[in-house]
Amino acid sequence: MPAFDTVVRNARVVTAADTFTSDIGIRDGRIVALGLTLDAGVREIDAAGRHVTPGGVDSHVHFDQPTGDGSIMADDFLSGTTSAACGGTTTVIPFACQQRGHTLREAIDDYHRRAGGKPLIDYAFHLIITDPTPQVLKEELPTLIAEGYTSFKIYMTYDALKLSDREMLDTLSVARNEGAMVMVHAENADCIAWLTERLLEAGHTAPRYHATSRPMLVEREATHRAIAFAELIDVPILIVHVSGREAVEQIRWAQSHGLKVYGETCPQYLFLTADSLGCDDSFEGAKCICSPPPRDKANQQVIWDGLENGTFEVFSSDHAPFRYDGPDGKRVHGDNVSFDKISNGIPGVETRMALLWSEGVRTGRITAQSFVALTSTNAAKLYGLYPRKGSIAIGADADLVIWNEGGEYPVENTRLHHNVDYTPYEGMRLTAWPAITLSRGDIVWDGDRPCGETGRGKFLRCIPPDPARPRRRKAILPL
Ligand code: DUC
Ligand code: ZN
Ligand code: ZN
Repeated sequence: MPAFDTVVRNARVVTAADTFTSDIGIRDGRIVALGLTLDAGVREIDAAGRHVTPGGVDSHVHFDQPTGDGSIMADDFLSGTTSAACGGTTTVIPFACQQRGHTLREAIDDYHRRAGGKPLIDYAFHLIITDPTPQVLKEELPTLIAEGYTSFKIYMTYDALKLSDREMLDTLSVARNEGAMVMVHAENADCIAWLTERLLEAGHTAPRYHATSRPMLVEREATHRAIAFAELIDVPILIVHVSGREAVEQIRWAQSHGLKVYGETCPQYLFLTADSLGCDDSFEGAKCICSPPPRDKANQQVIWDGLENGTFEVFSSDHAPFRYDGPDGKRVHGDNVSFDKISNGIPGVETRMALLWSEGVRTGRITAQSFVALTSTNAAKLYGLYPRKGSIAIGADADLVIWNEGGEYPVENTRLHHNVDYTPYEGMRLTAWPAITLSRGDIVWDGDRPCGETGRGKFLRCIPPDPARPRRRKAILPL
């Protein structure tokens, strides 16, 4: 009887700390042995000459999330997780969004129903808190954190989602006491509303004015305010989807003052610019509308620098899938509507890993170890999934990516598995793509097609993450 269910032979194993050659022995979905001459497995996979990394943990995706404006996300838990798996991601964390006037429990129950029987890979939930009533803050949130929902996002913009400064303070305070990780969407709502009004009055309605309505100052101010609030409460926070220099400077300032402020960035800030939203008034630019908007080449470099120098902990996709054609996505309010009425978000769950391996590691901009930290290990740690997820180590889930490298892998939407009718990265010629993705030892992408049973993905309860622990150094308040 073979000792292992699967052995991956002669892998060039990469972790966040090391690169070494090893066989990987897998039994019952877990890594049970690492060594140079492991016994036979029922299945043998030859990985000689190939890098093998932990499966990606994409800690910022939106699947089948109710939107409130009639638009429908193109990806549900089946197409979204299938697309993820084909791009080397083995764990996703989408968002259960509280509707105002409703409880968090309703959001969680609804989201479990939406996921039910669909995911191909493992998944956890973040919460989005939009209505922090006393009941939510005192009872629901602590209970849900104890049940394994240990992270939540709060918004500083969007009328239907944003919290006031006072509500932010209340919510941060609960996170501190209960040990949850807070993700902050940092953009100043009133500045955006004011600028939008001026632009529309002047007849500047095309998609490209989305970027004009949300300049970096708007992101900088909100990032600064969120950091100040976190300092006041003495709670770690994570600023999501950071787009460029001004927010990066705020985060670095906080980090250099010893605050636990983490940063996330996304592919759109490395590979798109404001020009991707159009240089004329064509509606095509709607495809790249996301918030914050992509900036310019110089800011792309700042983001690369931040990935290299440790400013950023995570590189997530912020996959927010809206179709370009049809009535449910970007055009939910009609054809050629003004920029403020176009659904916000772009797809990217399948391309995230290959973009960063190809353009980051293979070009020498970042190390292979940094790639693993940014795409997998750090997210697992920040959101309470480590060491089960995020590493190649004995006892960890056998979530692995075996890489194809050196050939040419053009990004073409027709080859992707999401349900969106475009990719912002169409035509890019990458030099790497996952050859095989393993989720708990099962092949879910064989280099040609997705495999594995629909619904095999497991829901993951998260533990209170270590990086969410307060510093408890300097009490501004006697909390
Ligand atoms: N924020 C997100 O995190 N995703 C999509 C749109 C947005 O504003
Ligand atoms: Zn956001
Ligand atoms: Zn998002």
